[in-house]
Amino acid sequence: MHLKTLGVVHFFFIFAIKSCSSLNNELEDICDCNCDLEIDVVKQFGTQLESLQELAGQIQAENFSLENKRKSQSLPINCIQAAAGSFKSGIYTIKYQRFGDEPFKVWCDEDTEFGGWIVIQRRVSADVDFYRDWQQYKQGFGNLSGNYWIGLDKLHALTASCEQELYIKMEKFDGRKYYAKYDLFVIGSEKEDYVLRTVGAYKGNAKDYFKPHEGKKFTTFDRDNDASPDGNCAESCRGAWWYHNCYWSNLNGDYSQKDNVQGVIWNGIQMYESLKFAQMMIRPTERCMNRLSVKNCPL
Ligand SMILES: [Ca+2]
Repeated sequence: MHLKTLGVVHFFFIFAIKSCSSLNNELEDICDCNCDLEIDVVKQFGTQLESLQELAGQIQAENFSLENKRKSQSLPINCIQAAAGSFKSGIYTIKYQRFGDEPFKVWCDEDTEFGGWIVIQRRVSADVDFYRDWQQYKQGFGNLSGNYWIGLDKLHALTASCEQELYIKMEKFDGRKYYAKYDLFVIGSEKEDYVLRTVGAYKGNAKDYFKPHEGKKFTTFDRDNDASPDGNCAESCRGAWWYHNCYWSNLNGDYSQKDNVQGVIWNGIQMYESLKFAQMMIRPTERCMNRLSVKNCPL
């Protein structure tokens, strides 16, 4: 019911109650009237009024929920959409149906190869410790604008529903820059131990040192899924990665470790030389964007 109508009804009831009440007092003195009946009527009015007020509350709550749902549905689902109007790198809110109804913030990189990249991992300093357990790698940690890990659940949701490409930017302490780009990056579910299903074809100047990890499950110091029979690669390499026995690259290694096996390493650049900067990003492929444009693909 419309709120204005409710207001009128409310006014009428209050008026009726007051009128009857005062009439009741007057009549009590002079006659044995049928006020019991009138009081019953007023009580019924009161009960009905309470029901109407309750109904109005429910309608208001439903309207609020619908408005929130409408706002949420209009949110972008990737950085191509999110930064389409600004073309500026920064923090944006997106929503991914596969990751539930709750919108979440991401860093969109608009400075690399036409932009539209969601940053999934970044190393810039030793401020954030990346030697963490399974649960923290599952949920994500760090700061969106600094050292950051997006979380394996989000990574699975983002990569398993629509084709994504992967871009890895890296820089040595001497300032030389490198990149490795892969055209199809898919991470499995937690039931599959977030297996690196595929990375697709490589392009870049850092040498292909991620493809050998294809088919490997994720390993943390408290969850040994690697192929090393003698121990846990996450422990011996101070990181968390799709280890084999143990790695060709180790971008979640220990930033404070310089020039040893436990550092932030991409062996295609320099064997066991820790990097100054690393950033992993994903973006929908052209094929994914085509699919999104021809049908309302639920993501
Ligand atoms: Ca092992």
